[in-house]
Amino acid sequence: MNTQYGCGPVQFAGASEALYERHLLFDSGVDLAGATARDRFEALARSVRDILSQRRLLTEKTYEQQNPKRLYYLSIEYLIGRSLLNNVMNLMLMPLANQVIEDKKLNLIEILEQEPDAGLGNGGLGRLAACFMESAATMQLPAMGYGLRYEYGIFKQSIQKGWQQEMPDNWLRSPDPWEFARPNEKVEVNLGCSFELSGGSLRPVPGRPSTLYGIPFDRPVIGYGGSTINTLRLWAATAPDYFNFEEFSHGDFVEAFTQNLSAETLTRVLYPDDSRLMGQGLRLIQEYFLVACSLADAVRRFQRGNSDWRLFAEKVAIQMNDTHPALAVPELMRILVDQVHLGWDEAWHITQNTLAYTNHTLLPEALEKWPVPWFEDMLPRQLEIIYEINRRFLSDVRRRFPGDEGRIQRSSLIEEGFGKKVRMANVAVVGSHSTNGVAAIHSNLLRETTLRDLAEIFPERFNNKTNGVTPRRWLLLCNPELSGLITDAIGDGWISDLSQLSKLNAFTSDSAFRHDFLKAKRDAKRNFCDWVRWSTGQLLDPDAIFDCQVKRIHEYKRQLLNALRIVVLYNRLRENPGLNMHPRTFFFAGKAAPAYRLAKLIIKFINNLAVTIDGDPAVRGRIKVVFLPEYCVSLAEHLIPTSDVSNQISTAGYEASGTSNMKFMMNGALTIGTRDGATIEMAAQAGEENFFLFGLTAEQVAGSRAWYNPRWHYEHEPEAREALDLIFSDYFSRNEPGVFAPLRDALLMQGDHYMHLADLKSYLEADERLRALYNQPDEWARKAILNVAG
Ligand code: 26Q
Repeated sequence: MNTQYGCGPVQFAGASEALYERHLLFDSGVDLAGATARDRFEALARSVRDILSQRRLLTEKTYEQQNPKRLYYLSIEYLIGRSLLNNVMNLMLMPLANQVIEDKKLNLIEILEQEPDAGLGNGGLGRLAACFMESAATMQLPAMGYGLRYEYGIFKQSIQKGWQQEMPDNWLRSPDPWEFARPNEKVEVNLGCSFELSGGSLRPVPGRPSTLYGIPFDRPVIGYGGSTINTLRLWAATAPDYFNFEEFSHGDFVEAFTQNLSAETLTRVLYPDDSRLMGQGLRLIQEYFLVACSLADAVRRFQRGNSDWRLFAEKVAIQMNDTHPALAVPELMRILVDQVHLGWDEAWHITQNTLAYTNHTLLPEALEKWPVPWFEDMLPRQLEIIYEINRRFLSDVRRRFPGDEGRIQRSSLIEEGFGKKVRMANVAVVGSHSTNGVAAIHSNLLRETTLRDLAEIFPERFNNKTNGVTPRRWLLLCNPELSGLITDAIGDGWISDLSQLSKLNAFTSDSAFRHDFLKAKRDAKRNFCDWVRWSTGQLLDPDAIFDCQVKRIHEYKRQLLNALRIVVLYNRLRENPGLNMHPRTFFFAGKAAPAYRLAKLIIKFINNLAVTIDGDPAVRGRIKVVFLPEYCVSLAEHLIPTSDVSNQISTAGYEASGTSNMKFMMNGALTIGTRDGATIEMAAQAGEENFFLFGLTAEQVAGSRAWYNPRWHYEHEPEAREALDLIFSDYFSRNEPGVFAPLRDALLMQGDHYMHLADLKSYLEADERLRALYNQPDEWARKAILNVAG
């Protein structure tokens, strides 16, 4: 479809300064001299908001007039980060903003730092949702995101004595200039139970049906160029009446308040787990609340422009970001059957054709399953519908695969046996027309292993959509040095058409370009070191190799393998002080789920490693380890442009895609990594000779499971043994003897499930090749440019 929706580029001149001063005066009640940094941020943000408001309405009017097919993205997470600079850039207001900054002598960095990160997500899945929203607006697609307006996002991380501490992220403490509350468009949600607060958490009370309201809060999503401004609609839960006058008059004033409180608890906080570790009733209700509010809203929008329900799937596409919103299957059926009064078959046809599902994991244990009794209490009608879907589905399967009882059991929407459960992935596959993985290897393994039975039943539904990232935030905005250089070389077409970066291939033989390329990296490192000194007081060396691994802390992502590599390098330096080794700083950042004990111990180990190395004069100035606390979108924007080396070292077959791998690559880092996730396709695109791939392949990992023995590596690889012996001699934990014993247990006693020791040697060999290359700056630059171009 070529039709594009939206209006022309922003034509805005003058008045911006007046806007800024008016907002200072009328919103914050201060003048230029009396304004705090926060006042200045709010006034600037509100000025930008004024400019975009009209254009947002225009976009919406265009959609209403042209009545195109609408795309709705359903995601329980959006890891948005900050918006001010992104919005200014995408509206192309940078020249104007610079003028205000100059005239009013404002400090841009200081103003930008006033905005809290909107951290409404855990990691990759939530950031992907935010990137998709921005890209859809840039592509001028009629897309809308639906999510939850958590009052508290992902916890704030601090490090105390090396250990992760969690603190609440009260990001809405000051009013957020980007959100518009729309109480008039509230939605009613009915549940089969009520809730009461007990011991600080919300407990369902079965047998007492209740009603909640979802209040929409809209955030503008600005496409690059400002022609299209879409909406991210986040739902906040409230009780039906702010003041229940009936109860009030009966003297139950306090009771009425308590009910309010418990309803609002539903969207109070994001679950900080990025796996299914914590299955709690409140989470299931959060998922249903998202689905119920969003579908009611999407259906209402459909009805505004259409009257023929048979056209629903031609006008509405709903993408489910993982199974978290998979209740959309029974909920859409409920709406079509119970409210619209369609027959089952017609409703089922519409539901399947409207919905599509993206899977983000291969681990069977990470697939969502919810106890049937919870459905009985909270969502009885949805359960009835799931049972009917399952009855019809299984009778089809029986017809197609007679006598194959195993297949029937495995593909059923219900896991039978003690503690019956609803399998949400099966609900999502059966109730939709498309199931995609997020990288080629992941989609293949999904078909061949995790969802094999369903893929054999519905082969035409399974497909791949390799992840991507928005080049606006992850290159243009975060790396002005490099993006300026690229635009000077090939023009600015790459900003909205990334394939144009391939024009950089021609510049690898241009020695002036290579020189400028290295200088851009060096400038980014310098700026980063200044920022770190300014914000933490820590001193860093911009001439060291910046070697980074930043992501959630997980055993399968193998931060521990990286740490083992560093211990080996440290041992080499201690044993051979004359070793020729370019100074290197190893950066780590990432949060561990609060209940994931081993992940928290890995953080502790990295911090102890950092302290010990810092305290050893023998290696001072040669290697350094830095654990940057509070990893978030903003920290990623600061760190990624500075990076020389990107570590993507998951056990092959475990990382569905990865997305930081792409951000590093387009910012000119070289990747040292395993053949996993999207890294495989990235290396194919840039040429494997420009990557530092190592380690077992996914097939080798699966094939060696039965006989893999980590102790063999301990006994036969002296460097691995020395590193492990050093750790378990409490060299890095002199005042906390035995603290790292669980790491030894995992690596040597419990079979090293993620095969760290199997890959350590080839990791070190790849590292050797990489360090040799760094000593040839011209060759390094050539490969790095090829990476950006690819
Ligand atoms: C589920 C139930 C209850 C509580 C929490 C959850 C939950 C929450 C978040 C389960 C999973 C997640 C997040 C998963 C995630 O971020 N996966 C990553 O998705 C990226 C985008 O596709 C991929 O690039 C990564 O490889 C994948 O790990």
